[in-house]
Amino acid sequence: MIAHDRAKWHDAGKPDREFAVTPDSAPPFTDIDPPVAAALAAGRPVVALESTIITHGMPYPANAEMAAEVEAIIRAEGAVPATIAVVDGRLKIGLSDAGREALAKVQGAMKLSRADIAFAVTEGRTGGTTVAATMIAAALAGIKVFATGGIGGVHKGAETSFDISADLDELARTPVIVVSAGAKAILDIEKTLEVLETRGVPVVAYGSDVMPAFWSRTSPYPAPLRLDQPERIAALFQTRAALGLGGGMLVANPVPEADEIPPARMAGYIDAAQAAAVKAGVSGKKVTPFLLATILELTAGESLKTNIALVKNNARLAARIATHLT
Ligand code: PSU
Ligand code: MN
Repeated sequence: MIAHDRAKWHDAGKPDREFAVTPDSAPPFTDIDPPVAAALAAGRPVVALESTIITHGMPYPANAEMAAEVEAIIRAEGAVPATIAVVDGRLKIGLSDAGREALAKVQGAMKLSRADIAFAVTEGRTGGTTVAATMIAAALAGIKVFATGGIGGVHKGAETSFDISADLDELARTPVIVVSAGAKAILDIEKTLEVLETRGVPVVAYGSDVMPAFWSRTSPYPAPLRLDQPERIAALFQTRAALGLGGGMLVANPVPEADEIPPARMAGYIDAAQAAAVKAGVSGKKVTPFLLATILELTAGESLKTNIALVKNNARLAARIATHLT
């Protein structure tokens, strides 16, 4: 049943309800939250949200407050938020307030990407979904727009560590618009852009000629593409679908000026966090959470404030793009 639906996912130009799973056709381990199911059935805008940022990206209670505020912003824009996670083996497409709060407090949650989302379902585990896994679940449900903070990418030193996030491959294959503040500045932004170009992923900076760098509004790297209006981003997605191109798109939305940490100041913190990760021998899935937590300490919480501000900013833009897709 899923294999048969899969062929249809690539046809992102059709209205959601023609190919999306519904509460009746979804795999049996899926729970589509009723407001999300109603919005999808009626063709109203829905924005997916990831949950690794809740389980691994921020400490409690900042994570819970951020998650609630981001959902409220999406609702205020007239769209329906769908936070995605795996809870006790159930794939949740949309969480209740209580479910979201419980996830924010869970100890030892898994970090779920394409490689492990099915394991968590089969083994009845609980985990936050990364950008890659959230895109998979969003596409399964017929949700075309997804807001996050920053995507995973090519890590500094990848030429020896081979550490390249599965987020990049997912962007190449799954038809969802991912609204981010760029690649996290802990990554090698230049190599990340090279991989995205090779894999045919449009990278669109919103209202900027240069790539933003997560905590900072600018980086030394020119933006591959620039668009200034949410409706143009929606139109680009539809044209890609009409061309049968498949795959997703990355929108890079600079953090608001009032909340940014200038690149020169960030660079010192990033280098220190990077050195600490190498010294501690951190590898694999632990690298990103380790770097984020170390930078949070080094900036005495300032990086967290910026992280929350940029996620909210991305949620607003994602809701506006979703509105133009319906
Ligand atoms: N953005 C944040 N905090 C995070 C992440 C993104 O502000 O914790 C998560 C996202 O879920 C992203 C993941 O998909 O980090 C990338 O992890 P990795 O580099 O291991 O692929
Ligand atoms: Mn990695």
